[in-house]
Amino acid sequence: MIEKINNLLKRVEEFKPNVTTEVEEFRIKILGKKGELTQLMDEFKTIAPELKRELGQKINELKNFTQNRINEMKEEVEAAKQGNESAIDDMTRPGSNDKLGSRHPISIVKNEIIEIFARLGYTVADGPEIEDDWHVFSALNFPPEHPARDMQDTFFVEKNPDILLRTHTSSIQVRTMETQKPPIRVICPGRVFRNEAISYRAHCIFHQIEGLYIDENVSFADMKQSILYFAKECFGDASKIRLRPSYFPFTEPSAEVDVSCNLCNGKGCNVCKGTGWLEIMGCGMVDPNVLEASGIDSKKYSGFAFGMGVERIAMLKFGVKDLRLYFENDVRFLQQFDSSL
Ligand code: 2NM
Repeated sequence: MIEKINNLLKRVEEFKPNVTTEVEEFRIKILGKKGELTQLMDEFKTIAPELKRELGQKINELKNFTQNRINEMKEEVEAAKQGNESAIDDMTRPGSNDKLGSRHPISIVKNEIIEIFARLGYTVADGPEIEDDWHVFSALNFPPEHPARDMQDTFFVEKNPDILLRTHTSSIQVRTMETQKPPIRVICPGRVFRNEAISYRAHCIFHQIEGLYIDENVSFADMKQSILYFAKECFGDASKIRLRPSYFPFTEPSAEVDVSCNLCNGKGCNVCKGTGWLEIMGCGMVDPNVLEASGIDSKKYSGFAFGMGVERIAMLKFGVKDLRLYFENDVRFLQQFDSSL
């Protein structure tokens, strides 16, 4: 008897109907008045009492399973029929209400920055993430012993000191200067890699946007005005900027740019740490050595460059306090950002 039960169970499990009538026929064959399972239940009444407990349980399970399976089969056959016919049947049926995803905040801010500089005539340039020493360091006036070349700061590929992950997107700008003639106006967004301990304010992978403008008679005043335009577009029309002297190997003179804190209007709050100012980027006049290294005549041309971290700008714009949130991809975080950009 146990064998009969198991056989029947197997057949119910393996039965694959194509149309509703097949399911109904199957139901009658198994569960109908003269059905196989009905007969098994009759037979059950005649077996020895000591076997009843175990077999009774098995038969009950089989009966429940068969009934559930038959209901499921009916639904499956119906669903398959609908799926095949509905598209042809009813062209006016509303589409399914799929929810759209939202854009990542880093992409939103990156696109916004690109748009602002596009209005000033900049075009976007791209380049490789795996670079060589020349395009990341040497062409940018880094001396051979500069600490940025250290293993501590830079990821090298397969212990080859000439092949590395770019630590800034200036390498794209070197490639642009090598292949294009001035006037050059490019904006270079991309991922960069630095061998840094991860914390709320640092990550070993982050996003940079750098800009480069080269032509005859490009001045420091041109740079200041372009950056002021950017600050107003990005942080609001009331924004002011200030430049503090700084140092980069690739620019001379160099400066850090602060924007007035738009939370306290410069009065000082916890975001700007009481100073009224927020650091947003670095900039400077491209060092003549850098122009010459890429084959641009530094007597005829001058230019300015600037660079900013997209995570930092996005933190300031959205009030995000921990940079790691950008890399965790928790939907509860990501859903909070508008995806229109
Ligand atoms: C910065 C700050 C200042 C920069 C310079 C160049 C190049 F290739 F033209 F030399 N690209 N980017 C630059 C200048 C980047 O980032 C903080």
